[in-house]
Amino acid sequence: MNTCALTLAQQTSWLTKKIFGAPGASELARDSDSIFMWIFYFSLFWFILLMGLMIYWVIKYRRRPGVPIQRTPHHNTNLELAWTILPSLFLGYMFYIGFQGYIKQVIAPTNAEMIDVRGSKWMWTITYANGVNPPEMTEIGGNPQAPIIYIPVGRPVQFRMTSSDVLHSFWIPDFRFKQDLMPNRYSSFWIEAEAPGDHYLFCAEYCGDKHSEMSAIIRAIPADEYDALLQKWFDDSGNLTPVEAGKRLVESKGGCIACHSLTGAPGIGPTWLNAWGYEVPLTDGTTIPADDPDAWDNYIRESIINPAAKIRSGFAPVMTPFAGVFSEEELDSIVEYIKSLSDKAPAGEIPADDSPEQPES
Ligand code: HEC
Ligand SMILES: [Cu+2]
Repeated sequence: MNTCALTLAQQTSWLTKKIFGAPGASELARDSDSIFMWIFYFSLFWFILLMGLMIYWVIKYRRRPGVPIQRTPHHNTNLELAWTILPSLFLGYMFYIGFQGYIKQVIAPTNAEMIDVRGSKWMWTITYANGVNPPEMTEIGGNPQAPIIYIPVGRPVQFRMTSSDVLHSFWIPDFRFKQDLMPNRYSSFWIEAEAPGDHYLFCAEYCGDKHSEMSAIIRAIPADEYDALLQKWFDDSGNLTPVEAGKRLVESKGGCIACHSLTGAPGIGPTWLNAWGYEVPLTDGTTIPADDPDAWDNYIRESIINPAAKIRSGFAPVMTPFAGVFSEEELDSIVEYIKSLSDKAPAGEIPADDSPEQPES
């Protein structure tokens, strides 16, 4: 069901293709293109007509030597009413069709698949209805940690979104829709993919240094494959060791490795390779002592919940607080994972299987 009359011809026109590149990936997206093109052609028509008349009259009635200046009428109520009311009617119609399309994309069908989205500097954290986070990542632009967000074909998907810090905006150009994410409240919209395929997702609200790398892939796959995939991730997540669980959390739910490298490479935050157990100088002049496991475990925990409490020298206080994001169990796993990346980790010193036999008591 299309909102305006001229749609089909417009959607296939040369100009439409030039403006939009790829055709809209859903019915609502194509409706949106139609409305855009309708307004575009309408404006183009009046622009050419008015500018044409203006140029014609400017030349025709230009000042010539010997021709006296004529008196012109300076008021015509009927004409003025007409050129106020008629365009207003058209503007009213444009508002009406645009607003109607907006409402359609914002109010999801009640049977929609719910996907939670949290925006933070500078990543998207996705949580499916069964609690799992998509573990697959890909490289987009300079960002090797862009998540792949799977959605089912032929089923409405509602994104319920909020932000941990500043405003972000969830923009999927192929679906012709973007919606802001705000701290402390939900915003939402829905899409329905018609065919399997990949679509880019970008952040469309400037949110700091790595804003342009806040991207992801929306990957539509057949609904039965989607259900199986979610089930598989759910089953997998039950059998992870704390270190494996921690690895998954910092990669997917936390997105921490956007700023913390695991290889010793410099980043926005400190690398985690051989971090645990080493001395850390803080900006307040104190240090986290070397070889003190409690101090280090607490430092990690506190740094996740309230990063501003202790700032490492040489780094800017830009980390987003993750208070309330992770359960206690998840925090434990992250600590274990960061620990496992250090050559000071106790596990490296006492191999689990070869430990000396305990004397009988
Ligand atoms: C926006 C970039 C950014 C993200 C994302 C980020 N951090 Fe940080 N993190 C930093 C910076 C910068 C510091 C150093 C300044 C400070 O101490 O706050 C830091 C410090 C830390 C520290 C202190 C210990 C150290 O030297 O590494 C820990 C632990 C930590 N982050 C854990 C995490 C975890 C876990 C996540 C994901 C849940 C995360 N960070 C996400 C930027 C980030
Ligand atoms: Cu953003």
